[in-house]
Amino acid sequence: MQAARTFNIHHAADLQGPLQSPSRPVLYTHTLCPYAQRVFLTLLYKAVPFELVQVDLSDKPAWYRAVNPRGLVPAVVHQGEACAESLDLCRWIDGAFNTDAPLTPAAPAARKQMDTLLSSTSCIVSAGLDIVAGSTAYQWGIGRQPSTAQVQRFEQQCSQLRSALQQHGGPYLCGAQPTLADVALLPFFERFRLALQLFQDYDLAGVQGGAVTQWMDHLHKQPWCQTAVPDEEKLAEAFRQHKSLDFFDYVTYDAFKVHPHLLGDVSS
Ligand SMILES: N[C@@H](CCC(=O)N[C@@H](CS)C(=O)NCC(=O)O)C(=O)O
Repeated sequence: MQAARTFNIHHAADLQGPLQSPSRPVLYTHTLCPYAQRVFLTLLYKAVPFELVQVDLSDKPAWYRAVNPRGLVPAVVHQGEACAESLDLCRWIDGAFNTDAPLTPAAPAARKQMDTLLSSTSCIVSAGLDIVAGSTAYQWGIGRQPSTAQVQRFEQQCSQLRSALQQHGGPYLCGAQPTLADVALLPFFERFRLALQLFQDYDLAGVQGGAVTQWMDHLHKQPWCQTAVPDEEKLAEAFRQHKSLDFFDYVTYDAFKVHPHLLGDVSS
C-alpha cells in the first residue's frame, strides 16, 4: 500500500520557467537520482504537501539555472528561496515542516548515532561506489571483479550500519524511529544491492549477517518509502545500458559520449 499522495507532478519541459507555488515547496528532481530521493523521502515521511518537478537531466531547460546555478537536482524552492544539496535540504525540511514527525531524534544517544552516521555518509557511499566500480576503478561506473580491498572496505563500512542497528535495537539505524541517517543511506544501498547482484553476483544479504538488507527490507515495507523507491526494472535497464550508476536520462542520455572508457567493460 502506498501513502496518500501529498504532491502534484509536473515536467520541467512543459514549463516556461520555475514553477510558481505560493504555499507549497517545489522539489526539482529526477526520479532515479539517489540524492533527490533523499529529499523526496523526507517530504514523504513528514507528509508535507509539495509540488514535484521532474527535470530531464539530459536536456535541462535554460531557466533551471535560476533555480540551481550548478544545474543539479535536487533543489527546493520555497517562498522565493532556492536551496540545493540533498543533506542540507533534508535537515532544513525536517526542522521547518511538520515537526510532529521528526527525522531528528530527541534522545541524545540516538541523535549522536544519527550525527555519526551522517558524517560517515560520504565514506560509506564512496566505498559502495568503489566496490560497484570494481575493475573499472571509475567512480559511478559499474564493473566486475572488485578487488579484495574494495570488498573489505565496503564490508567494513557496512559494519557501521550493523553496529548502529545492534546498539539501538533497530529496525531503523538509530532505533525504533526512522531518522535522517536512514533517509541519507537507503537510496544508495538500493542501487548498490541491485548493481552488485546484477553484475558481480555479490549478494548484499550475505554481508554483516544480513543486517543491512533486513534494514532495507523494513524500510521498503513503509508506505512513505514505497512511493519513492525507484523502479528496479528501469534501474536495471539503465545500469545495463549505461554501465554506470550515474546516468542522466535512461531514454535520451548516451553514456558512452561521456564515459567512452566504460565501453565493453560489462556485458549485459
Ligand atoms: N551533492 C549533491 C549531488 C547532486 C547530484 O550530483 N545530482 C545529479 C543527479 S544524481 C545531477 O543533478 N546531475 C546533473 C548534472 O550533472 O548535470 C547533492 O547531494 O544534492
